[in-house]
Amino acid sequence: MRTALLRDLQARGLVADMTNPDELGAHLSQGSRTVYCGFDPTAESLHAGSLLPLLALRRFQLHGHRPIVLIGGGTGLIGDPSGKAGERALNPEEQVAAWAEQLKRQVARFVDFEGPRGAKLLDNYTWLSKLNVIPFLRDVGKEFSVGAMIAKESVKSRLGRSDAGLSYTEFSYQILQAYDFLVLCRDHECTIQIGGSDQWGNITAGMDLIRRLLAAPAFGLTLPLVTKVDGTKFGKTETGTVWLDPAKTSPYEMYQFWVNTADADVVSYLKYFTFLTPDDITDLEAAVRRAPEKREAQHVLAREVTGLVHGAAGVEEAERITDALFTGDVKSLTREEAAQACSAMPRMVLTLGADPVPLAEVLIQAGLAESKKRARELIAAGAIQMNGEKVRSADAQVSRDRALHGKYLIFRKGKKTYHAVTLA
Ligand code: 383
Repeated sequence: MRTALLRDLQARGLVADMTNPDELGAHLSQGSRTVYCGFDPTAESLHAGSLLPLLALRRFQLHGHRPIVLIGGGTGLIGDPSGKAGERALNPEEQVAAWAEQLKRQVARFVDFEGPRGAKLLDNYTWLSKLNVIPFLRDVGKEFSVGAMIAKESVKSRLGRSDAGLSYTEFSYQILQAYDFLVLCRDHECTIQIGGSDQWGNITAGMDLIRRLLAAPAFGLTLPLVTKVDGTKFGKTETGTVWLDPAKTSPYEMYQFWVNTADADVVSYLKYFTFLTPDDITDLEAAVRRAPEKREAQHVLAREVTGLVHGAAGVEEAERITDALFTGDVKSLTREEAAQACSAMPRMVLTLGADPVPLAEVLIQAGLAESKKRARELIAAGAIQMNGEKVRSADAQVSRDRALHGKYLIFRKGKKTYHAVTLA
Protein backbone atom coordinates (compact mmCIF):
# COMPACT_ATOMS: atom_id res chain seq x y z
CA MET A 1 0.00 0.00 0.00
CA ARG A 2 1.59 3.26 -1.10
CA THR A 3 0.07 6.61 -0.17
CA ALA A 4 0.29 9.70 -2.34
CA LEU A 5 2.90 11.02 0.10
CA LEU A 6 5.19 7.98 -0.26
CA ARG A 7 4.70 8.00 -4.02
CA ASP A 8 5.67 11.67 -4.13
CA LEU A 9 8.73 11.13 -1.91
CA GLN A 10 9.83 8.19 -4.01
CA ALA A 11 9.26 9.95 -7.31
CA ARG A 12 11.47 12.75 -6.02
CA GLY A 13 14.20 10.32 -5.07
CA LEU A 14 13.79 11.36 -1.46
CA VAL A 15 13.70 7.90 0.08
CA ALA A 16 17.07 6.34 0.86
CA ASP A 17 15.62 3.73 3.15
CA MET A 18 12.39 2.87 4.98
CA THR A 19 11.58 0.41 7.72
CA ASN A 20 8.64 -1.86 6.80
CA PRO A 21 7.56 0.04 3.66
CA ASP A 22 4.24 -1.79 3.37
CA GLU A 23 3.28 -1.24 6.98
CA LEU A 24 4.41 2.38 6.82
CA GLY A 25 2.25 2.88 3.73
CA ALA A 26 -0.77 1.44 5.50
CA HIS A 27 -0.02 3.44 8.64
CA LEU A 28 0.10 6.70 6.67
CA SER A 29 -3.05 5.93 4.72
CA GLN A 30 -5.13 5.06 7.77
CA GLY A 31 -4.92 8.35 9.57
CA SER A 32 -3.13 11.55 10.28
CA ARG A 33 0.25 10.73 11.85
CA THR A 34 2.96 12.58 13.69
CA VAL A 35 6.49 12.63 12.28
CA TYR A 36 9.68 14.15 13.66
CA CYS A 37 13.18 15.13 12.69
CA GLY A 38 15.91 16.35 15.02
CA PHE A 39 18.50 19.10 14.56
CA ASP A 40 21.42 19.49 16.94
CA PRO A 41 22.67 22.99 17.75
CA THR A 42 26.28 22.51 16.62
CA ALA A 43 26.48 26.00 15.08
CA GLU A 44 24.53 29.23 15.24
CA SER A 45 22.69 28.39 12.03
CA LEU A 46 21.38 25.49 9.98
CA HIS A 47 22.77 25.07 6.47
CA ALA A 48 21.80 23.90 2.97
CA GLY A 49 22.12 20.27 4.08
CA SER A 50 19.41 20.81 6.72
CA LEU A 51 16.93 21.82 4.03
CA LEU A 52 16.12 18.34 2.76
CA PRO A 53 14.68 17.08 6.10
CA LEU A 54 13.00 20.43 6.86
CA LEU A 55 11.24 20.40 3.51
CA ALA A 56 10.42 16.71 3.94
CA LEU A 57 8.62 17.57 7.20
CA ARG A 58 6.64 20.12 5.24
CA ARG A 59 5.81 17.49 2.61
CA PHE A 60 4.38 15.26 5.35
CA GLN A 61 2.35 18.22 6.64
CA LEU A 62 1.00 19.05 3.18
CA HIS A 63 -0.27 15.47 3.07
CA GLY A 64 -2.16 15.87 6.36
CA HIS A 65 0.37 14.75 8.97
CA ARG A 66 1.73 16.66 11.95
CA PRO A 67 5.44 17.53 11.98
CA ILE A 68 7.55 17.91 15.10
CA VAL A 69 10.76 19.83 14.72
CA LEU A 70 13.01 18.71 17.52
CA ILE A 71 15.92 20.89 18.54
CA GLY A 72 18.63 18.91 20.27
CA GLY A 73 19.42 21.27 23.14
CA GLY A 74 20.30 18.14 25.16
CA THR A 75 21.89 15.91 22.51
CA GLY A 76 23.87 18.92 21.22
CA LEU A 77 25.73 18.80 24.53
CA ILE A 78 26.84 15.22 23.82
CA GLY A 79 27.69 15.06 20.10
CA ASP A 80 26.42 12.57 17.52
CA PRO A 81 29.26 10.40 16.14
CA SER A 82 27.13 9.54 13.04
CA GLY A 83 28.94 10.46 9.86
CA LYS A 84 31.81 12.05 11.80
CA ALA A 85 35.33 10.79 11.26
CA GLY A 86 36.59 11.78 14.71
CA GLU A 87 35.60 12.76 18.22
CA ARG A 88 34.45 16.36 18.47
CA ALA A 89 35.22 18.86 21.20
CA LEU A 90 32.33 19.59 23.54
CA ASN A 91 30.82 23.04 23.12
CA PRO A 92 30.19 25.18 26.21
CA GLU A 93 26.67 24.83 27.64
CA GLU A 94 25.69 28.50 27.22
CA GLN A 95 26.84 28.32 23.61
CA VAL A 96 24.67 25.31 22.84
CA ALA A 97 21.68 26.90 24.59
CA ALA A 98 22.09 30.12 22.59
CA TRP A 99 22.46 28.20 19.31
CA ALA A 100 19.37 26.13 20.15
CA GLU A 101 17.33 29.33 20.49
CA GLN A 102 18.62 30.57 17.13
CA LEU A 103 17.73 27.30 15.41
CA LYS A 104 14.21 27.44 16.86
CA ARG A 105 13.65 30.81 15.21
CA GLN A 106 15.12 29.54 11.97
CA VAL A 107 13.13 26.33 11.52
CA ALA A 108 9.79 28.00 12.23
CA ARG A 109 9.31 29.19 8.65
CA PHE A 110 9.45 25.73 7.07
CA VAL A 111 6.36 24.24 8.70
CA ASP A 112 2.95 25.60 9.57
CA PHE A 113 2.14 25.99 13.27
CA GLU A 114 -1.56 26.77 12.77
CA GLY A 115 -4.55 24.48 12.48
CA PRO A 116 -5.37 20.97 13.66
CA ARG A 117 -2.19 19.55 12.09
CA GLY A 118 -0.08 22.42 13.40
CA ALA A 119 3.60 21.69 13.84
CA LYS A 120 5.26 21.43 17.24
CA LEU A 121 8.66 22.78 18.12
CA LEU A 122 10.30 20.89 20.98
CA ASP A 123 13.70 20.83 22.65
CA ASN A 124 15.02 17.56 24.07
CA TYR A 125 16.87 19.49 26.79
CA THR A 126 13.44 19.64 28.45
CA TRP A 127 13.45 15.92 29.26
CA LEU A 128 17.07 14.84 28.83
CA SER A 129 18.29 17.35 31.42
CA LYS A 130 15.92 15.84 33.99
CA LEU A 131 17.12 12.26 33.67
CA ASN A 132 18.62 10.57 36.70
CA VAL A 133 21.41 8.19 35.97
CA ILE A 134 20.34 5.24 38.19
CA PRO A 135 16.71 4.99 37.02
CA PHE A 136 17.81 5.73 33.44
CA LEU A 137 20.34 2.91 33.38
CA ARG A 138 17.89 0.53 35.06
CA ASP A 139 14.86 1.34 32.89
CA VAL A 140 16.31 2.34 29.55
CA GLY A 141 19.92 1.12 29.54
CA LYS A 142 18.82 -2.47 30.19
CA GLU A 143 17.04 -2.49 26.81
CA PHE A 144 20.27 -1.86 24.89
CA SER A 145 22.68 -4.60 24.00
CA VAL A 146 26.26 -3.43 23.65
CA GLY A 147 26.64 -5.86 20.76
CA ALA A 148 23.88 -4.09 18.83
CA MET A 149 25.27 -0.69 19.78
CA ILE A 150 28.74 -1.39 18.45
CA ALA A 151 27.29 -2.90 15.30
CA LYS A 152 25.91 0.54 14.31
CA GLU A 153 27.81 2.11 11.44
CA SER A 154 28.52 5.30 13.43
CA VAL A 155 30.32 3.27 16.11
CA LYS A 156 31.82 0.52 13.97
CA SER A 157 33.51 2.93 11.60
CA ARG A 158 35.19 4.71 14.52
CA LEU A 159 36.30 1.56 16.29
CA GLY A 160 37.82 0.32 13.08
CA ARG A 161 40.19 3.28 12.78
CA SER A 162 43.50 3.49 14.52
CA ASP A 163 43.63 7.29 14.18
CA ALA A 164 40.23 8.06 15.72
CA GLY A 165 38.69 6.98 18.98
CA LEU A 166 35.19 7.15 20.37
CA SER A 167 34.47 8.37 23.87
CA TYR A 168 31.82 6.82 26.07
CA THR A 169 30.00 10.17 25.77
CA GLU A 170 29.54 9.93 22.00
CA PHE A 171 28.99 6.17 22.22
CA SER A 172 25.94 6.89 24.43
CA TYR A 173 24.43 9.28 21.91
CA GLN A 174 22.26 6.64 20.20
CA ILE A 175 20.58 5.85 23.52
CA LEU A 176 19.57 9.49 23.96
CA GLN A 177 18.15 9.81 20.45
CA ALA A 178 16.33 6.50 20.93
CA TYR A 179 14.92 7.80 24.21
CA ASP A 180 13.71 10.97 22.43
CA PHE A 181 11.71 8.88 19.97
CA LEU A 182 10.22 7.00 22.91
CA VAL A 183 9.25 10.24 24.70
CA LEU A 184 7.72 11.70 21.52
CA CYS A 185 5.83 8.47 20.87
CA ARG A 186 4.55 8.29 24.45
CA ASP A 187 3.71 11.98 24.93
CA HIS A 188 3.00 13.24 21.40
CA GLU A 189 1.81 10.15 19.52
CA CYS A 190 4.77 10.43 17.21
CA THR A 191 5.27 7.21 15.23
CA ILE A 192 7.67 8.20 12.44
CA GLN A 193 11.18 9.62 12.53
CA ILE A 194 12.93 10.95 9.47
CA GLY A 195 16.53 12.03 8.97
CA GLY A 196 19.45 11.84 6.58
CA SER A 197 20.84 8.38 5.84
CA ASP A 198 23.55 9.03 8.46
CA GLN A 199 20.73 8.81 11.04
CA TRP A 200 19.59 5.25 10.20
CA GLY A 201 21.28 3.65 13.21
CA ASN A 202 19.88 6.20 15.68
CA ILE A 203 16.39 5.96 14.19
CA THR A 204 16.26 2.16 14.31
CA ALA A 205 17.60 2.24 17.89
CA GLY A 206 14.54 4.33 18.81
CA MET A 207 12.15 2.00 17.01
CA ASP A 208 13.57 -0.98 18.87
CA LEU A 209 13.22 0.81 22.19
CA ILE A 210 9.61 1.76 21.46
CA ARG A 211 8.78 -1.81 20.48
CA ARG A 212 10.25 -3.13 23.74
CA LEU A 213 8.87 -0.57 26.16
CA LEU A 214 5.65 0.61 24.57
CA ALA A 215 4.82 -2.29 22.29
CA ALA A 216 3.76 0.34 19.75
CA PRO A 217 4.46 0.55 16.03
CA ALA A 218 7.16 2.99 15.01
CA PHE A 219 8.74 3.72 11.65
CA GLY A 220 11.83 5.28 10.18
CA LEU A 221 12.48 6.88 6.84
CA THR A 222 15.83 8.21 5.71
CA LEU A 223 16.59 10.76 3.03
CA PRO A 224 19.50 10.39 0.64
CA LEU A 225 22.79 12.12 1.01
CA VAL A 226 22.80 14.94 -1.53
CA THR A 227 25.61 14.40 -3.99
CA LYS A 228 27.18 16.41 -6.78
CA VAL A 229 28.26 15.03 -10.14
CA ASP A 230 31.74 16.47 -9.75
CA GLY A 231 32.21 14.55 -6.52
CA THR A 232 32.71 17.61 -4.31
CA LYS A 233 30.67 18.08 -1.14
CA PHE A 234 27.18 19.53 -1.50
CA GLY A 235 26.43 22.76 0.37
CA LYS A 236 29.77 24.52 0.06
CA THR A 237 30.96 27.36 -2.13
CA GLU A 238 34.40 28.85 -2.52
CA THR A 239 33.51 31.14 0.38
CA GLY A 240 32.42 28.25 2.62
CA THR A 241 29.25 26.66 3.97
CA VAL A 242 25.89 27.82 2.63
CA TRP A 243 24.02 28.82 5.80
CA LEU A 244 20.31 29.51 6.13
CA ASP A 245 20.95 32.58 8.29
CA PRO A 246 20.89 35.64 5.95
CA ALA A 247 23.50 37.34 8.16
CA LYS A 248 25.93 34.49 7.35
CA THR A 249 24.92 33.71 3.75
CA SER A 250 23.06 36.56 2.09
CA PRO A 251 19.99 35.86 -0.06
CA TYR A 252 22.08 36.84 -3.10
CA GLU A 253 24.83 34.39 -2.19
CA MET A 254 22.30 31.64 -1.62
CA TYR A 255 20.69 32.43 -4.99
CA GLN A 256 24.09 32.22 -6.70
CA PHE A 257 24.80 28.92 -4.99
CA TRP A 258 21.72 27.36 -6.60
CA VAL A 259 22.25 29.13 -9.96
CA ASN A 260 25.67 27.48 -10.12
CA THR A 261 24.21 23.96 -9.96
CA ALA A 262 25.59 21.73 -12.72
CA ASP A 263 23.23 20.70 -15.53
CA ALA A 264 23.63 17.09 -14.44
CA ASP A 265 22.47 17.90 -10.88
CA VAL A 266 19.75 20.45 -11.46
CA VAL A 267 16.86 18.07 -12.13
CA SER A 268 17.40 16.07 -8.97
CA TYR A 269 17.78 19.29 -6.96
CA LEU A 270 14.47 20.57 -8.36
CA LYS A 271 12.89 17.34 -7.11
CA TYR A 272 14.61 17.49 -3.73
CA PHE A 273 14.39 21.16 -2.84
CA THR A 274 11.26 22.56 -4.47
CA PHE A 275 7.54 21.87 -4.42
CA LEU A 276 7.24 22.08 -8.22
CA THR A 277 5.16 19.30 -9.72
CA PRO A 278 6.71 16.43 -11.71
CA ASP A 279 5.25 18.00 -14.88
CA ASP A 280 6.91 21.36 -14.18
CA ILE A 281 10.17 19.55 -13.57
CA THR A 282 9.88 17.51 -16.77
CA ASP A 283 9.46 20.77 -18.71
CA LEU A 284 12.56 22.24 -17.08
CA GLU A 285 14.48 19.07 -17.81
CA ALA A 286 13.61 19.51 -21.49
CA ALA A 287 14.78 23.13 -21.27
CA VAL A 288 18.18 22.00 -19.94
CA ARG A 289 18.53 19.68 -22.91
CA ARG A 290 17.29 22.24 -25.45
CA ALA A 291 19.12 25.34 -24.29
CA PRO A 292 21.54 24.60 -21.45
CA GLU A 293 23.24 27.99 -21.90
CA LYS A 294 20.10 29.75 -20.71
CA ARG A 295 20.26 28.01 -17.32
CA GLU A 296 16.51 28.32 -17.00
CA ALA A 297 16.21 25.34 -14.65
CA GLN A 298 18.96 26.74 -12.43
CA HIS A 299 17.22 30.11 -12.19
CA VAL A 300 13.92 28.48 -11.30
CA LEU A 301 15.70 26.39 -8.66
CA ALA A 302 17.42 29.47 -7.25
CA ARG A 303 14.19 31.45 -7.16
CA GLU A 304 12.21 28.65 -5.51
CA VAL A 305 14.71 27.73 -2.81
CA THR A 306 15.74 31.31 -2.02
CA GLY A 307 12.01 32.05 -1.69
CA LEU A 308 11.50 29.15 0.72
CA VAL A 309 14.40 30.28 2.89
CA HIS A 310 14.27 34.09 2.61
CA GLY A 311 10.81 34.90 1.25
CA ALA A 312 9.78 36.97 -1.77
CA ALA A 313 11.79 40.00 -0.60
CA GLY A 314 14.95 37.89 -0.48
CA VAL A 315 14.38 36.67 -4.03
CA GLU A 316 13.77 40.19 -5.29
CA GLU A 317 16.95 41.47 -3.69
CA ALA A 318 18.98 38.54 -5.02
CA GLU A 319 17.64 39.00 -8.55
CA ARG A 320 18.29 42.74 -8.51
CA ILE A 321 21.93 42.19 -7.57
CA THR A 322 22.28 39.37 -10.11
CA ASP A 323 20.91 41.66 -12.84
CA ALA A 324 23.07 44.61 -11.85
CA LEU A 325 26.25 42.54 -12.00
CA PHE A 326 25.25 40.89 -15.24
CA THR A 327 24.35 44.10 -17.06
CA GLY A 328 27.19 46.09 -15.51
CA ASP A 329 24.82 48.45 -13.73
CA VAL A 330 26.84 47.98 -10.55
CA LYS A 331 26.53 51.64 -9.55
CA SER A 332 22.79 51.23 -8.93
CA LEU A 333 23.45 48.91 -5.99
CA THR A 334 22.60 50.25 -2.55
CA ARG A 335 25.26 50.00 0.15
CA GLU A 336 23.52 46.93 1.56
CA GLU A 337 23.27 45.26 -1.85
CA ALA A 338 26.90 46.04 -2.67
CA ALA A 339 27.92 44.40 0.61
CA GLN A 340 25.85 41.31 -0.25
CA ALA A 341 27.33 41.12 -3.73
CA CYS A 342 30.88 41.36 -2.39
CA SER A 343 30.39 38.78 0.31
CA ALA A 344 29.45 36.24 -2.37
CA MET A 345 32.69 36.68 -4.31
CA PRO A 346 36.32 35.94 -3.67
CA ARG A 347 37.39 39.11 -1.97
CA MET A 348 40.18 41.01 -0.28
CA VAL A 349 40.50 44.04 1.91
CA LEU A 350 42.71 46.85 0.71
CA THR A 351 44.07 49.37 3.16
CA LEU A 352 44.13 52.62 1.27
CA GLY A 353 45.74 55.77 2.59
CA ALA A 354 45.45 59.19 0.99
CA ASP A 355 47.42 58.12 -2.08
CA PRO A 356 45.84 56.09 -4.87
CA VAL A 357 47.29 52.67 -5.71
CA PRO A 358 48.01 51.51 -9.28
CA LEU A 359 45.21 49.28 -10.55
CA ALA A 360 47.74 46.79 -11.94
CA GLU A 361 48.98 46.17 -8.40
CA VAL A 362 45.47 45.62 -7.09
CA LEU A 363 44.78 43.14 -9.88
CA ILE A 364 47.88 41.17 -8.90
CA GLN A 365 46.95 41.18 -5.21
CA ALA A 366 43.45 40.02 -6.10
CA GLY A 367 44.90 37.16 -8.11
CA LEU A 368 43.34 38.44 -11.34
CA ALA A 369 46.74 38.89 -12.98
CA GLU A 370 50.06 37.13 -12.41
CA SER A 371 52.28 40.10 -13.24
CA LYS A 372 52.24 43.81 -14.02
CA LYS A 373 52.78 42.98 -17.65
CA ARG A 374 49.80 40.65 -17.70
CA ALA A 375 47.64 43.20 -15.85
CA ARG A 376 48.43 45.83 -18.48
CA GLU A 377 47.65 43.36 -21.26
CA LEU A 378 44.28 42.54 -19.74
CA ILE A 379 43.43 46.22 -19.40
CA ALA A 380 44.54 46.91 -22.99
CA ALA A 381 42.36 44.04 -24.20
CA GLY A 382 39.36 45.61 -22.45
CA ALA A 383 38.97 42.56 -20.22
CA ILE A 384 38.79 44.42 -16.91
CA GLN A 385 35.73 46.16 -15.53
CA MET A 386 35.70 48.13 -12.31
CA ASN A 387 32.25 48.73 -10.82
CA GLY A 388 30.68 48.03 -14.17
CA GLU A 389 32.92 50.30 -16.24
CA LYS A 390 35.56 49.07 -18.60
CA VAL A 391 39.00 50.26 -17.51
CA ARG A 392 40.70 51.99 -20.43
CA SER A 393 44.04 53.18 -19.18
CA ALA A 394 46.87 50.81 -18.28
CA ASP A 395 47.95 53.40 -15.71
CA ALA A 396 44.56 53.57 -14.00
CA GLN A 397 44.63 54.13 -10.27
CA VAL A 398 42.43 52.91 -7.47
CA SER A 399 41.29 55.61 -5.09
CA ARG A 400 38.54 55.89 -2.52
CA ASP A 401 36.39 58.20 -4.65
CA ARG A 402 36.11 55.47 -7.30
CA ALA A 403 34.69 52.98 -4.79
CA LEU A 404 30.97 52.39 -4.56
CA HIS A 405 29.67 53.98 -1.34
CA GLY A 406 33.29 54.84 -0.58
CA LYS A 407 34.06 51.21 0.09
CA TYR A 408 33.32 48.60 -2.58
CA LEU A 409 35.20 47.84 -5.80
CA ILE A 410 33.77 45.04 -7.87
CA PHE A 411 36.15 43.79 -10.53
CA ARG A 412 35.12 41.66 -13.43
CA LYS A 413 37.65 39.91 -15.60
CA GLY A 414 36.26 38.66 -18.88
CA LYS A 415 32.69 37.46 -18.70
CA LYS A 416 32.52 35.42 -15.55
CA THR A 417 35.31 36.09 -13.07
CA TYR A 418 34.41 38.48 -10.27
CA HIS A 419 36.54 39.71 -7.42
CA ALA A 420 35.60 42.19 -4.74
CA VAL A 421 37.94 44.62 -3.05
CA THR A 422 36.68 46.38 0.03
CA LEU A 423 38.53 49.42 1.22
CA ALA A 424 39.58 49.62 4.85
C1 383 B 1 18.83 14.73 17.84
C2 383 B 1 17.85 14.17 18.64
C3 383 B 1 16.86 13.39 18.06
C4 383 B 1 16.84 13.16 16.70
C5 383 B 1 17.82 13.72 15.91
C6 383 B 1 18.82 14.51 16.48
C7 383 B 1 19.91 15.10 15.63
C8 383 B 1 20.73 14.05 14.90
C9 383 B 1 21.80 14.73 14.05
N1 383 B 1 21.39 15.27 12.91
C10 383 B 1 22.23 16.09 12.08
C11 383 B 1 22.48 17.44 12.73
O1 383 B 1 21.75 17.80 13.67
O2 383 B 1 22.94 14.81 14.42
N2 383 B 1 21.40 13.13 15.81
O3 383 B 1 23.38 18.14 12.24
C12 383 B 1 21.58 16.28 10.69
N3 383 B 1 20.15 16.62 10.75
C13 383 B 1 19.47 16.60 9.44
C14 383 B 1 19.50 15.23 8.86
C15 383 B 1 20.96 15.09 8.55
C16 383 B 1 21.76 15.01 9.86
O4 383 B 1 19.93 17.76 11.45
O5 383 B 1 21.20 13.93 7.77
C17 383 B 1 21.17 16.38 7.81
O6 383 B 1 20.23 17.32 8.47
O7 383 B 1 18.98 14.20 9.65
O8 383 B 1 23.16 14.86 9.59
O9 383 B 1 15.91 12.84 18.84
